[in-house]
Amino acid sequence: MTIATAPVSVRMTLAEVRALARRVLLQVGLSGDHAHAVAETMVAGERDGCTSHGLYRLLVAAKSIRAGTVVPDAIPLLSEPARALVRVDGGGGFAQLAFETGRAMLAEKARRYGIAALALNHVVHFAALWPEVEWLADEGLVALAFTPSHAWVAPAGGTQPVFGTNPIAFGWPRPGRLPFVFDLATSAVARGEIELHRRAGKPVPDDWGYDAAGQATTDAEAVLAGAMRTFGGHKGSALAAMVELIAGPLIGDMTSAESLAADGGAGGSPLGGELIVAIDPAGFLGDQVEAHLARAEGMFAAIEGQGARLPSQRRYAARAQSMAHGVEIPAALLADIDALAAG
Ligand code: NDP
Ligand code: PYC
Repeated sequence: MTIATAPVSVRMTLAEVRALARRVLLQVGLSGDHAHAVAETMVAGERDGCTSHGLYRLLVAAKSIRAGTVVPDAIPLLSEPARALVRVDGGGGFAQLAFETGRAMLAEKARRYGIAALALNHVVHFAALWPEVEWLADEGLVALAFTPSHAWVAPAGGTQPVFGTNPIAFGWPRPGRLPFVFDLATSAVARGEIELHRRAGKPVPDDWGYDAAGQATTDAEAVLAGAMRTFGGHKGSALAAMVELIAGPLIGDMTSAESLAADGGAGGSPLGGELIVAIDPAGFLGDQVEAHLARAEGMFAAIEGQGARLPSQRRYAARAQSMAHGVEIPAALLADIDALAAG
């Protein structure tokens, strides 16, 4: 006798992932243009094998919407504080639509002035940053992006949260190739990864964080209630502080501690700002751009030539697989998403 077992995961095409994300986001109350923009980043997360920022984020987005910590139909407002600066006030809505609103002007100003910066203000952020720097690198621009989050991470040498998981992303255009992109949390790991361990009932490595008493622990739940660690000790700590400063006070927005305080225990995603800088290589190089970008290829070849991989190589390989064969979504996650849409 064969005993039927429930599937552990379900294979879906990217079109199905997109349709599911849009439908659920609309069902939980997001306006059409936000649902469209937010769904695209979730599809990109699943497509590129970044599951901590894929469909799992439907649960996270719904939590913010239901807690009332995000404005579901906010209309982003575009302005030009100075010649090479762009600002989008997100009006308390999700950051994705704010970025879509400002990115073309950012690229245009970077080409006109050589360098330009975009501040997203008053946005709710739960997404990965690489789609943004990759978009700019596809436009031929060098790009940097930074955002604080909630105060979850202890500074090196301490055990009490001060910083957010504060990602830094970088994009570099490579003529005729997919861009060089990295995107890393300045914490030992993204918080989403610890949440996935908690959901799976799996222990975390003991150097990811501390429990509320400041002791190292392998209990994911205890780290979420205590403090995460920075990556690379004092170096990650300094970078996390830099992100707080340049994507917080410098653009007139909140630090991670202020964001967590503003949340008031509602459990919503971080509220605050994001800074995106775009640089046109032609600004310094003029008609020598091609020659100098070709020299950069020499560095990439030296990395890959010894068997090391480039950041994003894993992502691009996952992308090719997903586009050809779809993605595996955990059945438990789909059940939680169904419950979300129903309730
Ligand atoms: P990872 O540590 O998984 O990866 C960080 C970077 O390093 C990636 O670009 C990755 O490329 C690259 N990389 C990993 N392993 C290698 C290797 N062996 N050789 C070369 N490069 C490598 O990511 P994190 O956990 O730090 O962050 C995950 C995501 O979480 C990010 O997208 C980030 O934006 C997001 N996040 C968002 C926050 C927010 O507030 N909105 C807060 C914190 C994180 P590859 O992808 O190809 O593996
Ligand atoms: O995974 O740390 C994280 C995170 C915070 C906000 C969005 N993602």
